[in-house]
Amino acid sequence: MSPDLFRIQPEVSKALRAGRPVVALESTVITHGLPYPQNVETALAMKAAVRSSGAIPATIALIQGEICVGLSDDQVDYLGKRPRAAVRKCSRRDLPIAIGLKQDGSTTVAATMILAHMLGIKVFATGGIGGVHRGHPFDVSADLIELGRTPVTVVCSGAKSILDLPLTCEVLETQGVPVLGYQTDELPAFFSRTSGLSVTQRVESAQTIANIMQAHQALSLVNGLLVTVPVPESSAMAQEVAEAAILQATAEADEQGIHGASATPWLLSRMVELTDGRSMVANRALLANNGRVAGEIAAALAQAN
Ligand code: PSU
Ligand code: MN
Repeated sequence: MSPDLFRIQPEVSKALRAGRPVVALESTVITHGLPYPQNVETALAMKAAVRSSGAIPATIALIQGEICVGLSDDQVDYLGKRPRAAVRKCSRRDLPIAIGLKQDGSTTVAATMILAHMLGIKVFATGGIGGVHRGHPFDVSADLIELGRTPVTVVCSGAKSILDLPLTCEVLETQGVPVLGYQTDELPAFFSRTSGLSVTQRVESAQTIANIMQAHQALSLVNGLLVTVPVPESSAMAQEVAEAAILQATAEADEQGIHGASATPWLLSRMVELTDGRSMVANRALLANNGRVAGEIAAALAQAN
């Protein structure tokens, strides 16, 4: 690993050296997931939630081509304020381009997993992973493939229900990715707590997840693990309400020919309009909650090692 690629905040590198718990956080949710200033507020709330569980947050993004690990509040604000077009949304394919061109870039789940793994960070919290797009079975997010080949535990609230959840589950199964339901039998559908789809295994505690991670490591399996946490009850949307807005938003996106990397950001903004902001309330609540749960998992794992 070429060390000059990275700029790692001292608190993060110290914690990693000492084997203390660290949680990686992605940055596409800041630059392309939520509008300003809610994006910055939520990113800071996520950092605080990780700390509340006794772990160190490490938000990852590229600033002028440098991989910054452990963004300061000022750096979060800088990225959160930049126009979307000025920050490259980086998945696996985009990382070398953004670095080579010295661009500002935000990292998706796939890119954050790659970088976290290079640094020895085992737990990563986000909102929702990418998946298979509805009506576009060949638009498969690189997140799913990355989960098949990079051993990091990703804590999320399922895949956004703007995606085809049954097909997404099929791809995860093919890729060998266990889907653990944190205190739930059902895969959460991001904005709502239920989807009607089963998880691979329900788990009750962070400790149990840490035990499964240790077994996974002992077997030298190279794939990732997915932990799915339902959005907190008080901020959840009813499945039918979320579904109605999703159907409308995805139909409009098709009419307007929106696809590829811009599909997810466009659909998320349209959802906010169609639900009078309720989708954003759910989005913010689940992000902070996932940071808290990820912190607990990282803490349980650090104790066990
Ligand atoms: N879910 C959200 N907001 C987001 C994303 C997902 O609620 O911003 C981002 C994540 O970074 C995820 C990416 O990794 O979208 C998936 O994009 P694509 O489908 O182009 O792979
Ligand atoms: Mn895609």
